[in-house]
Amino acid sequence: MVNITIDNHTIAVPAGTTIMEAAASIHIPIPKLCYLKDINEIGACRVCVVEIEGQDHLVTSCNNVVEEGMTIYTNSPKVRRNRKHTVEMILSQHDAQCATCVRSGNCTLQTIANDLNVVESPYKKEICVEEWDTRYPLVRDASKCVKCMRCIQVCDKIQGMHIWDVSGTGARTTVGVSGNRDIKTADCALCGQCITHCPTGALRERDDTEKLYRALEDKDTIVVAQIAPAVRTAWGESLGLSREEATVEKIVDALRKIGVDYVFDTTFSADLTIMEEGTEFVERFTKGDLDLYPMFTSCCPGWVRFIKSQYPQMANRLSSAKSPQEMFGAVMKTVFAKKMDIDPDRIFALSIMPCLAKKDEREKPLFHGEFAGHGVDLVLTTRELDRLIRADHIDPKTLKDSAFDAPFTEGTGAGVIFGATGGVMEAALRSAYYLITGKNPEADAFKEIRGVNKNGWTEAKFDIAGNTVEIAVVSGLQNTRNLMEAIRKREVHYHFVEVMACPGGCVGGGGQPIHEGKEMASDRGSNLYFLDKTSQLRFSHENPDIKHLYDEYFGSPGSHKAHQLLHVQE
Ligand code: HC0
Ligand code: SF4
Repeated sequence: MVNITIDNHTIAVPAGTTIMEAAASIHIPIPKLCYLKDINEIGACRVCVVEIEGQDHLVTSCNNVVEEGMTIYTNSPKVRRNRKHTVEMILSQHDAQCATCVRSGNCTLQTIANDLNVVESPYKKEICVEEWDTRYPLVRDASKCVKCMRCIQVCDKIQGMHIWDVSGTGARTTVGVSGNRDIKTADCALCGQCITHCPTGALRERDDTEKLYRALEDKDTIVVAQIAPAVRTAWGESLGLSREEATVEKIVDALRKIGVDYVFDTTFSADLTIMEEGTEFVERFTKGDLDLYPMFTSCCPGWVRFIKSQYPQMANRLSSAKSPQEMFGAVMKTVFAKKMDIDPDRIFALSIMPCLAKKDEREKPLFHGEFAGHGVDLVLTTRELDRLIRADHIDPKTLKDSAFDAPFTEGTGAGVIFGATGGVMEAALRSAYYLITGKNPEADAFKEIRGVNKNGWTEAKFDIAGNTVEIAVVSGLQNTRNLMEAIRKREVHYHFVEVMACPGGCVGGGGQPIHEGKEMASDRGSNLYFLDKTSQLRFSHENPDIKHLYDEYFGSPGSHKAHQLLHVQE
């Protein structure tokens, strides 16, 4: 142990503890702007400086460790002056248009400036302006960048994509797309992790809310919405609702109040995906088609972008099943349109997703008979949903539980867990077991693959009717790259692999509410497993609305009709 004094408190902490951690252990919070535990510990912003007795220079507390006998001051006059000066300098290069910023109220720079009582900007403003095509799903505003380097570090260390880089020195230091590339051609996976780790409004999603308002204004248009599994775990976080209060049924109420005509649950089409993907897996598995092993899940568009750009030679191993979002869109423009006797061109299909890459996935065309267009017309993130609710001045506390619409009302627990890492695999195995043996397994038979594996991937073997099924589950793109290399070098062998681009799966998606310095995926994932545990139905193949859809329209999973609408035609 190391003995130190912080602000006149004498404590002993383990060797290797940083000054910031030591202070936090006795409830002395030190302000910080760039620091992110295990990701960005470079002391770039210098907001976290402290004074050490006997030393002339202030030191950054995030990346300096305690030494025996150190006497530390976190709020001496020198520290106070220096910190305030630093923040004033940062503000001199920051376009502080807080009234029109998506991060207002949830911006680390705003909080620190307010906390330090910065009430005027004494320095001349020198704002960096940079061209950016704001039609791209990922938007960067250089005038709000504080050069904290978090985006670079998250994209490098967690996602292994190296999209951002720093250029210039001193006051001219700036962050941009690496190698002078254009973001549109830089192989960005659109996972959005750089956005959720940005402390300011320098990175954000393209705001598409106006497109919804235009559709709502048009009296001829019928707006149908779907809500993704992971949205229910997070939408209430920035609206002041507790987890218990923030039910998915209240989102249904909110969307109806906003003017949406029909509201459905993506868990319904997650069940449909399981029927198609599970059938495809059982076919590949029983044929022993080794060339196509492992079969990869295909529902995460960040991962699909990744494999197509990084491992194109393995892209043929993706399941051909469309994602639940796309299956839902296809069903809307065909089965639903026919059932309601409406022209599919009048249907405007909206998705509420925890994801940025879904905005790109929806661009895929859909052709069916006379219809040529898209299954999904608009994707809004969970954050945009929250902004819609606030914009209409809906008091979240007054929302009531409201049921999903018919005829696609039911979603099972298996569909709900799609939003957490391992969930798609678990749901698929539950139904694959049934397809192979004709019997249901225990609903929790495959639970060992649950949970966020931060540094690697999870593998398991299961016996199904005397056959061993070898599977792997991974989330986060650097982990994924490591797994892909092991597969490529034949160091590992699996039949079926689930990949989610965002750490922890969609619950940790790039479109979810942002919490400074906190990773929420684990908590949100546990919530989905709780919802599964308490569901009446826990097997996709038992969803009565799915059975009905096959009886009435598709015939059986993997049928010609199903392939036309529910699988990618490439
Ligand atoms: Fe996901 Fe999905 S589970 S990708 O994370 O498969 O975005 O929540 O909606 O489509 O269902 C996201 C979440 C989805 C899809 C589903 C899948
Ligand atoms: Fe990197 Fe993901 Fe951000 Fe693209 S969206 S720059 S891949 S972190």
